[in-house]
Amino acid sequence: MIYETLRLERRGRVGIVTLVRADALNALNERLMDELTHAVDVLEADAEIGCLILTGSGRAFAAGADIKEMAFKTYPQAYGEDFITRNWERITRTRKPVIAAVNGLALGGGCELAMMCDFILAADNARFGQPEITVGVMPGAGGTQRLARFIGKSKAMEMCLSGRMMDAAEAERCGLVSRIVPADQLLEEAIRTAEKIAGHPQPMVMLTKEAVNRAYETTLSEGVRFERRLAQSVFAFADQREGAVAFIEKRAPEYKHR
Ligand code: DAK
Repeated sequence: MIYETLRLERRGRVGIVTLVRADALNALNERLMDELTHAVDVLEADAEIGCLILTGSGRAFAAGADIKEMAFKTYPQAYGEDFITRNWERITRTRKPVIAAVNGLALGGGCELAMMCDFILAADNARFGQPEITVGVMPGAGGTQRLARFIGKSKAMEMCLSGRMMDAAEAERCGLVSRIVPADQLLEEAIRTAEKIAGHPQPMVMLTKEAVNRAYETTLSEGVRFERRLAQSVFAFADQREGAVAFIEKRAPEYKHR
């Protein structure tokens, strides 16, 4: 596939997807979401890649679903083409970790896309919001559900009903983002973080991601039971033995990612 709306790069074991529809503040149109789905497929299938980064360019991570493309959509069209479900949710099924490196605006579908990633590193100029209501629609890519789970009902309700944006400091305070980084260092810091993750044994990274995500889908006791089974399974992997032996021999481990 020839990408028009994003750039796909590899830095060692890190795959970087940069949205480059900057003249439209990276508004998420059908083309972009098809390309993003394809790019994630490519990186997921690449055994040399251990962690993904999704970031924007220019003033935005993404300013939302493309309002111009959605303006005259009908319900039969939306239902028939399975709007959003068809090509927006690939990231939520990624087994490798995905870091959202949010520069500038993450609004509407842009905020929803960032929340589909595993964690958000925010530039100090980042702003988050669900302003759909101000353009006559409502969040439709998971915003009401993920925001409520991540930052709690009161703030989520206020954001979705008023359309107010929050800055990076507020987003960090309420747990929407893991850390704030100076804007000019965002990508380098995201790469450093991704390299660290990708350097850990790949099966352990994937099992850990699966276990944390389970916390959002089940009760505590079932989640702990699930974690226990996964944690017992680590003894099936060569990397478990290598990690322990390297520690005992006081040397750096040489993981095979299996
Ligand atoms: N869509 C299309 N184009 C956009 C856009 C968007 N969301 N956001 C910005 N642009 C375009 C602008 O039209 C402009 O293009 P030109 O006019 O130059 O051709 C260019 O990007 C630069 O934007 P501005 O000139 O407006 O820049 P400003 O700095 O003045 O303002 C802004 C920045 C972010 C405050 C403003 O652009 C803005 O308010 N943008 C819209 C933000 C927004 O409301 N986002 C939410 C979109 S709605 C559903 C599933 C999902 C959704 C809905 C339903 N179903 C399952 C049914 C999701 C909906 C959304 O995300």
